[in-house]
Amino acid sequence: MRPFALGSSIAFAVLLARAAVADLSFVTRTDFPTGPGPTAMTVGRVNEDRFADLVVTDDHGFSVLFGSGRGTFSTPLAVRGQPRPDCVAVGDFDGDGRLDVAWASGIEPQVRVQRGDGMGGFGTPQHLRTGPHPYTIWAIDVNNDRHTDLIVGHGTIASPEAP
Ligand SMILES: [Ca+2]
Ligand SMILES: [Ca+2]
Repeated sequence: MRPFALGSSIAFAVLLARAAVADLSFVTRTDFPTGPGPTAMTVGRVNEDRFADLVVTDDHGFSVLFGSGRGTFSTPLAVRGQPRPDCVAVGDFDGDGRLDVAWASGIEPQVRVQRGDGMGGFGTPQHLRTGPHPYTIWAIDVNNDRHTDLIVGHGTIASPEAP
């Protein structure tokens, strides 16, 4: 899918920790823009530098904000998709050394996985069936075979009890 530049709205802050050992205070807060209507975010190395990047879901799908390694991030680079995913995770699911993205919207019983190209672009979504109403995704190797797996939390919406 082709990235495009988005308008912005301030939606997340970075708080830099103090260098002192055993100190839980943070010294600096900086706000950064995301795409419109942000819903979830995760951190990973999306492009091929060694700095942490952000993937943020929003009204248009999700966007990538590239980290500078100095506590700052680029303007959002958007990837069009289904509006307002509820959860997102990143991992190298196909083992090519480039980070891929998995996301879901609670209105559909599926996760969509898109291959990353190592530069912030992502391929056509592949659909994986889940239980109803997925609300959280984690990317981790759960069976210790060195392949990243997905954990998807899902639930049902309780119907009102009859009087
Ligand atoms: Ca990959
Ligand atoms: Ca595994």
